[in-house]
Amino acid sequence: MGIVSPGFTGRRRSGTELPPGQYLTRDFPVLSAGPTPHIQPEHWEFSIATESGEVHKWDWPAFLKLPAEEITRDIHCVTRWSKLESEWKGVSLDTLFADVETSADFVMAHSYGGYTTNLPLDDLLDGQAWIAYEFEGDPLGAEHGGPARLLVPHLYFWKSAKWVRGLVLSDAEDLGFWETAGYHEYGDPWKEQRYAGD
Ligand SMILES: Nc1nc2c(c(=O)[nH]1)N[C@H]1C(S)=C(S)[C@@H](COP(=O)(O)O)O[C@H]1N2
Ligand SMILES: [Mo]
Repeated sequence: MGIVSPGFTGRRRSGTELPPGQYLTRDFPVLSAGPTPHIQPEHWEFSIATESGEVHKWDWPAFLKLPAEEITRDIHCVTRWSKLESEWKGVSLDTLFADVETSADFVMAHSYGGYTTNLPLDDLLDGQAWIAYEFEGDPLGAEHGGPARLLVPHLYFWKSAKWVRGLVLSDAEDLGFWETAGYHEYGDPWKEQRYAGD
């Protein structure tokens, strides 16, 4: 893994500026491509599968025992709304990857309900991504991806898979749900990478 992630242009201070073409919203729109799955925490499981087939799994009690972080970040939806300084609690992907041995470059995030989205592994590490389970002090509501969702705030928000159930590592890049439908494979809001070819 490289030291500098593609598109990672440094830590911008949260809450000070909007990426090009975005407008500010104070509410929290719900964007879901299908029905909202209602996953009871006792039935929830999260896994990381490596390119060699090794699987690391956490059930809800094991997940809650991991060290959690409070996260304040701006989020940017490709439909042009941005929300500044949204507050989350979650487990860093660095924590979840601590015992995962991999040399893969790519990740497919899989959600309950079938949604998928692809990301470079480098974009999930080094304090850039979390599995979030609280929003503004409350348990994350089902419409926003509860019990837990991926949170990757430096990329367009479609990369932050709601109802996430696992990450699959791979040496080759595959495309997820929106990426297959013509959205950008990477999705950097500061470079306005909305659609394939942007
Ligand atoms: N599983 C799943 N995750 C998803 C989506 C979805 O349809 N299904 N929509 C994505 C899109 S396009 C956006 S903008 C955000 C919206 O999150 P919100 O509904 O909490 O605002 O979730 C992303 N994650
Ligand atoms: Mo979106």
